[in-house]
Amino acid sequence: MTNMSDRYQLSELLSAIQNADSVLLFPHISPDGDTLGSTLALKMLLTRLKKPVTVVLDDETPQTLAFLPDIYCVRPYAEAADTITISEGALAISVDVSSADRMGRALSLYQSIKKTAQIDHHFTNPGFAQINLIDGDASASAVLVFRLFTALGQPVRREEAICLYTGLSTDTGDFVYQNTNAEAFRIMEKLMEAELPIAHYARILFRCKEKEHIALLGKALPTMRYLCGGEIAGMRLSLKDIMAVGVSGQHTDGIVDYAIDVIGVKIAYFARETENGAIKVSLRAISPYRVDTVAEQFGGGGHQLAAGCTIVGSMRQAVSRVENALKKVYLGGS
Ligand SMILES: [Mn+2]
Repeated sequence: MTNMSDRYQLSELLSAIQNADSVLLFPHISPDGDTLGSTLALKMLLTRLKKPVTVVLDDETPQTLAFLPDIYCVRPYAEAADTITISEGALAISVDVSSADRMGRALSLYQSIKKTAQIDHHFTNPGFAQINLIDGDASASAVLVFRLFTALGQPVRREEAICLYTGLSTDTGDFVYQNTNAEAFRIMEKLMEAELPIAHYARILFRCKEKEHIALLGKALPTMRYLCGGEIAGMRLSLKDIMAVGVSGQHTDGIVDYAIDVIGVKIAYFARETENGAIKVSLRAISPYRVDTVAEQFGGGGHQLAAGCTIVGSMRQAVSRVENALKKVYLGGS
């Protein structure tokens, strides 16, 4: 177990950056707005300090984040692995990576670099780097990157503000989750002063939906059913329904929120059939209820209020197993 000072080594990281002759940045796989926004803002900061920077990711960047400045700089691991030459004084920094395996195959590249560091805000992070900058109270990794700008006496510019805002706003659910704090708003003040076009990016990040998503939502809403006097709600989509819209399941992100957002609902699920016949289940809860334990029961995982799992079997069987498990949680059974 590491103590707090081993987890927050700001001066060590600053001098490692000063001494590095090149820097490699590693976001996490299944990349989200925080890992990519924070990585790209840090890339811009390091470039300003005249450091050659390479960003390596063992995954594709999502279409929804294609607007991020400099996103084209993110190099796919498969291509980068063969072509990158690592300089003698190279520094590797992972960003928003809660455990080393979340770098995917890029982990071997990260580990091959003599000096390793990481920037993260997950409480559960084991502190896998030589130099760790971990703060579980930070709303997002973007907060830690912002602190680096401050520590290095560098103002945040417009493009960097767009990246940091993307990280901060997505990890706080547009500033409504429990992890939203005063520092998040103090940083927002600085980002606004850097001329962040907030209305434009807030619309892209939180309002705009793909037509396919709306079509699937239209099929899911009529399946809404309530249990336990309307305190549990669930929806489902069969593969037939999804195919009828002519899309894959990724367009179903966020549908579960329509169930948890119904007044009076405390626990919600959304179940969809996948191409290989398994049932993918998203779970949501309102505190003090929790659904991570239910997800774990079916071999899945996640957070207390948002979790997921995949169940093999028919939709009817899967839904009845999930509903029974949720009823137990509701009645205080597990
Ligand atoms: Mn994050």
